[in-house]
Amino acid sequence: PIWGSAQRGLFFVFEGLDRSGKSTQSKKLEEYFSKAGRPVKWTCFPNRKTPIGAAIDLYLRRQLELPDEAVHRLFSANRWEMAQSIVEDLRAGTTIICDRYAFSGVAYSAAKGLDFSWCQAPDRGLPCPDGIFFLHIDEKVGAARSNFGDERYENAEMQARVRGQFKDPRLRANVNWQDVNGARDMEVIHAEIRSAVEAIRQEDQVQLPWQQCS
Ligand code: FDM
Ligand code: MG
Repeated sequence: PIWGSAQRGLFFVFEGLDRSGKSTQSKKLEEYFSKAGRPVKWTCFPNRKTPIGAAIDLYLRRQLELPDEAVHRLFSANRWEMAQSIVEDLRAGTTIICDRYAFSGVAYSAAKGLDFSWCQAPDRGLPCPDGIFFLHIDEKVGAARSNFGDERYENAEMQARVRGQFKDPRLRANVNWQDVNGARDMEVIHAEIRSAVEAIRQEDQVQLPWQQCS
């Protein structure tokens, strides 16, 4: 096939509200791949280590004020500055597991009142994930887990608005969106995600190059 003898890596994204278990589950999936001897890299957005990420970090820690539109574009630019290296890793056969991506970008900014499709526009053309695992937690579970810090967005009102935006079908359109009940035991959730990952691995589409997000 297009990839010669080597299969390309897969691109998996974890999405959800704060405290939904994204970090736990994404790291468990990374461990699953590395224990099996499959090349894998874990990453997250925002990537606070780049120059654009440093500005985002200041914004989230309330040390920098920016208009909502400007910070939305910075979050997107933070993905674009990593896009090339993601594609190179996928081509080299490395699976990428990512904690948040463009879906958080849209949900959080739309929750602040920005137009939904305006929010989607700057991410068009980014590498499209092979699977997006959306960890659902209802309000009660969220409240029980919440031990919010003082970063921007870490408050109940914002979380409720983001929860509403994540329900918008425009986020799920044209992507492999997998809803996961995040209120269960972490090993049960991990087992479900693992079998979804193996099913995606069997699909023919994985023989194709990475797709661009539309
Ligand atoms: N966030 C994250 C956004 O507002 N837009 C984005 O594009 C991304 C990737 O940043 F409140 C928000 C979501 C969260 C905050 O993320 C920091 P972490 O995962 O809590 O570090
Ligand atoms: Mg957070």
